[in-house]
Amino acid sequence: GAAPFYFAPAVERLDRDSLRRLQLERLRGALTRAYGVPHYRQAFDRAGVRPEDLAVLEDLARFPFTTKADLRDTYPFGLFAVPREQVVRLHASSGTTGRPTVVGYTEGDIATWGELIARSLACAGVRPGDIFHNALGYGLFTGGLGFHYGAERLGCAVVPMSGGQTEKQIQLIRDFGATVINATPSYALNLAETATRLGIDLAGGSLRIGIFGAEPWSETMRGELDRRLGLRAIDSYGLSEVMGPGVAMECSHRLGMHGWEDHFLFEVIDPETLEPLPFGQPGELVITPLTKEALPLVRYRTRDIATLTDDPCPCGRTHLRILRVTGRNDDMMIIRGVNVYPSQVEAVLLGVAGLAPHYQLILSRQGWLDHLTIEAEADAVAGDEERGRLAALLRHHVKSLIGVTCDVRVHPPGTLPRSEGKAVRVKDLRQEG
Ligand code: ADP
Ligand code: K
Ligand code: ZN
Repeated sequence: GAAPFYFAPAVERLDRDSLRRLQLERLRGALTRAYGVPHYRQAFDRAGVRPEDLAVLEDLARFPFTTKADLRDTYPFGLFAVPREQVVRLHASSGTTGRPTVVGYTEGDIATWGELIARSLACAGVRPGDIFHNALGYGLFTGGLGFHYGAERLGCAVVPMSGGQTEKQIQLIRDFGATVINATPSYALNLAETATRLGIDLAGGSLRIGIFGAEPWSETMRGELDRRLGLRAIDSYGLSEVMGPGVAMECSHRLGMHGWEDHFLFEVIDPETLEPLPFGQPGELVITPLTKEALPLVRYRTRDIATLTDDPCPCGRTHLRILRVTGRNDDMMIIRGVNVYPSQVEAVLLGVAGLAPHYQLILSRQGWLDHLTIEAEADAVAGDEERGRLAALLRHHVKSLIGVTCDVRVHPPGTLPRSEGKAVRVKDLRQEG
């Protein structure tokens, strides 16, 4: 392959001891900034800790967590640590689960964000001069604008497409010769499928890299996107509370997402006991930003389930890797005692030949029990009998691989709703009726 290319070579390859020393120094500053906010002052005082109690990184475990509820309770600006006049940008999370939360940035925060996106894109294999087709939503969502400025910072030509207008997107990708596409994986699939329907061969075209994130996706889905779009699909992670996209990104080896430890401290905790877990064990990802000015967060509970590793990566970057974010705590379904994430169902479904990579999960109540129905779709015109066979096959695989009994309905091609951004995978009918 090409020679390694780093946007910030010194810090991306810093030895881990030096990285930890840098984290400790920056963490002290971050805790001190937080202590200036009444909410944190009270929370620290209740826990009996002060910023100066941090002697080693492990001392962070004595400090209280921050949750989405803390952001909602202080809506809209209650957790800001700078005078309102120093805030140059506001965003709000997409509110996948519940009411949106507001986040603010100083000029310094915006500059850091741009640098980290540029670093992340370079890590993914994007280069100055690439034509960057940005299909993430512009607006309150951090995805569109976050990548926009970072890709410009790296030296790409950015096409600020946003979501929607799928046929127009395909036309512009071809006309402009886009080399990189940035989208949610579900929308990328929608694009691929629409192109096929229009008889346009995107796979044989100019696209080289796909930056896909903002929602969980599987290795099987990765294979689908690689093949159908003719690119290398790269996993990208971030959340608005912590900054937005640019928190972690895979390198071209695709062995998990490098999390930028000079700006974030990553922990994984047991979501029941709240105790920190060692690297290699899955749990809830907890992130403390180290350099944020407008909105400091201390031990933010992401609700995302992931595993961390600091095993060396062939790319030479020393920063830890987040192995696939498999789903959110909030998304976890409990079906007759079995814990199930939508991404598990997706992985099974994508392995069944004859099914299209589109689905919806319907949760309902049957008597006292929660019941799961999978709405799937045939990938070619098929009669009732063939669709019945596919349904029985998927039902059987879900039972044997995940351990859950469910109903499956297989619909004709093109009939399930398509994603224009973050896909809505689970429809919960249990509260209704
Ligand atoms: P909301 O919380 O309203 O969805 P965000 O737009 O900030 O708002 O979304 C961030 C969330 O998106 C993350 O906490 C995570 O659940 C999900 N997410 C982002 N990137 C990925 C990824 N690469 N894999 C899995 N989930 C992701
Ligand atoms: K290509
Ligand atoms: Zn790497």
